[in-house]
Amino acid sequence: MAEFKKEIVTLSEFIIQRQADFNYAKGELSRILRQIAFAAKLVNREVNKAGLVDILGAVGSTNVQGETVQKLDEFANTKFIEALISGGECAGVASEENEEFIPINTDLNSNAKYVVMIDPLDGSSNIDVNVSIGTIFAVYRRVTTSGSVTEADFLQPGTKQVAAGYVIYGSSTMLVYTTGNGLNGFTLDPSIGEFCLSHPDMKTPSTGKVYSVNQGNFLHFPQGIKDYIKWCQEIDKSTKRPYSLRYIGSAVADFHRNILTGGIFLYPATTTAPKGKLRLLYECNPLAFIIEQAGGKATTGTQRILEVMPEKLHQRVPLILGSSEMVDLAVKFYKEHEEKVAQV
Ligand code: AHM
Ligand code: MG
Repeated sequence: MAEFKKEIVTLSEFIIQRQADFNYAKGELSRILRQIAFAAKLVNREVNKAGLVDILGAVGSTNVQGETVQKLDEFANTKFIEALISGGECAGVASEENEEFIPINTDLNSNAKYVVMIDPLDGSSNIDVNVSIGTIFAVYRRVTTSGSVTEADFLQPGTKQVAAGYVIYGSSTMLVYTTGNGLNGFTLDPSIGEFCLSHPDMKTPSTGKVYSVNQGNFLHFPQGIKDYIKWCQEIDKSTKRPYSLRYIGSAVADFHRNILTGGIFLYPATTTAPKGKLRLLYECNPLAFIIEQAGGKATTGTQRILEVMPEKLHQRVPLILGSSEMVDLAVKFYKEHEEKVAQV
């Protein structure tokens, strides 16, 4: 008889296979991941037809960051929150789109042990121009033991993440996630509507030839970061410089490319934004957990991102992340200058 071997592994199958990897393997975390994947498919559908239907354009309201909210952001925010509520395993959600965290107090969720932090649609300035955008999420075990969640459940350092991932809505749509046992990527096959394992056990090269930074802000950067960028631009055959500058302005897209090819992403503090731009809870922590799982590093310049103790939900931090050798060198440049200044 001919041998029958199924070659495609869907995300749902993979999650079930890997359930034993989870410390709290009662299927709760698996259900959260499946709910997120389901909402991602809904968002993907809307993103794909964004140019066709009247779902684009500013709604007119502004979000908590003072930015104009676009319709697709609201759609994504609603779909992810609805999916997490209906899954029954999530006790609360904090979203970049909402000023306050949202406690989930339904009968279904009364024993829920997890909270989720989400940036439902990151890179929103790219929606209108058909450039890749993404979703970023992080899952934590709640620290309070009963009743409604409190802010303490959300203000946990990134080291406490039990899962994190992102979805990139690009030339293909991918979901990449980790539960702390390596990093795996799944590509959406639109013909069957399933995320299929396409990038098992992802690892990022220890160095690369790409640096990603908003160079328009150069004059506002700390001197050590300027020095590192200048170094990236120098001609040196042995280190394959000058490096290429690649900057999409969608963190997920820049991050995803750099994971695959090797590279460094920087969103440093600037004179106009002394804490940087990116949010610790919704962007930096999940991306830091993911890059570490791929063998890379993430730092503020002075501290490992995952060890920053959050003080507020929408806190921003400077971010340097990517291939380990590149991050180490950028930090060296940064610290050298800071130390010089401190000695003066
Ligand atoms: P958003 O959460 O409002 O979409 O902003 C985050 C985005 C990131 O995806 C990206 O890396 C960064 O903002 C780009 O900012 P800038 O345009 O200042 O370079
Ligand atoms: Mg964002």
